[in-house]
Amino acid sequence: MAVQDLEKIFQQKIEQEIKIEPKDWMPEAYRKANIRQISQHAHSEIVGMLPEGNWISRAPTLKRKQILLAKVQDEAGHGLYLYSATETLGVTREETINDLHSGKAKYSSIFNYPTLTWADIGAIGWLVDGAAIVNQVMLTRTSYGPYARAMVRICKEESFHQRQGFEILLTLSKGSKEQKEMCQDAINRWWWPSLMMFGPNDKDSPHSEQSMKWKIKRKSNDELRQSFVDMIAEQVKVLGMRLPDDHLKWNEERKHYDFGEIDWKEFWNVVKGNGPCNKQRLDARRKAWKEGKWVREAAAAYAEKRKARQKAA
Ligand code: BYC
Repeated sequence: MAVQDLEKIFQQKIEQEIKIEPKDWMPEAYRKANIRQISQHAHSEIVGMLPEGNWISRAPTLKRKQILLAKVQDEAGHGLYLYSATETLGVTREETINDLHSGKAKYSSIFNYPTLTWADIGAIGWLVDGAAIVNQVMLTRTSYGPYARAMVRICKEESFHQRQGFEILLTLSKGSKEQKEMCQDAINRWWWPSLMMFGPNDKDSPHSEQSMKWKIKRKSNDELRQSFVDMIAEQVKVLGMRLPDDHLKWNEERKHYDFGEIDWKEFWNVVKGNGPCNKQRLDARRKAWKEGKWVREAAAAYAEKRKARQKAA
C-alpha cells in the first residue's frame, strides 16, 4: 500500500477513536513522540521511588512503613508497565535506560526536590500523585493502545496513593503545634513544584499542538493545571491549611480559581539538570543499574533454561 493510503487509514483511526496498536502502521514521528513521552513517564515512575524511599526506614509506625513500602513498590510496577509499553514501539529497555542515564531523556522535574520531613510523604501523595492522576486520567484515552491500557491500571493505584497522602496530612493537621507546622511547611515547599509537573504554559509547549492532533494528549498543560488547582484549592480547606499563593482566588466569571505566576526560571533550571537533587537522583539510578547487572543476567539465564526445558518436554 502507498504511504499516503497508510496515512489516511491511520488518520481515520485517530478520528474514529480506534486505538493504534503496536503492529499497526504509524507515521515515524508518531512512533517517536510516543517513545519520548512513554519512556519519560516510565523514568519518572522509577526516579519517583527515590524521594519516598528515603522515608521507608524512618516511617513513624509499622503500619505507615507497610503502606509506604507498598506504594513505592506500586511505582516500580508502573515503571514496568510503561517500559513494556515503550518496547512495543521498537526500542529496547537498554536503549531507553541508557537515555535516562546519559541525561538525554527527561523525567518529571518534581522528583528533583528533597524529602526533608515525614510530612513530605503526605504532601507527595496528596499533591504529586494528585497532579499525576489529573494528567493520567486524561491519558487513559490516549490514542496508543498499550499506553492507554497501562494508564487504566496505574490510575486505580494512584487514587489510593493520593488518599494515603491526604490522610497523613490530615493526621498531622489535627496534631500538635509542631505537627501542624510541619504539615504547612511541606505544603509550602511542594505546591509550586507540583504545578510545574504539568509542563510549560501551552504557548511555550513545543510538543502540544501535534500531540493533541494525534490524540496522544487529550487536554493541554494549562487545562490540566487549572483542574488540579481547582481540586486542591477545595481540599486544602479540609486540612485547615493554606496554599502558598496570595493570588489564589475563586473567579466567579471563569468558574475557576485564579492563581499566581509559576517561577518558570526555576522550572527550566530543574529540567535542565540543575535542581537540588538532579545529580543525586541520576547517580542513584546509575548505581542501581550497575549493581543489578547480576540479577538481570540470572533472570535471563533462568528464562533460557526454562525455555530449553519446555522445548525438551
Ligand atoms: N518535568 O512540549 P512540552 C508519578 C519537558 S510519575 C520535566 O509541554 P509534552 C509518581 C518535555 O518533556 C508521573 N520535563 O512536552 C511516581 C519536553 O522536553 P523533551 C509522571 C518536562 O510532552 C513516583 C519539554 O519540557 N507523569 O506520578 O507535550 C512517585 C517541553 O514540554 C516537564 C508523566 O510523565 C516536567 N514537569 O508535555 C509518585 C505524564 N514538563 O521531551 C508519583 C506523562 C515538560 O522535548 N507525560 N517537560 O526533551 C505528559 O503528560 C507530558 O509529557 C507532559 C509534557 C505534560 C509532562
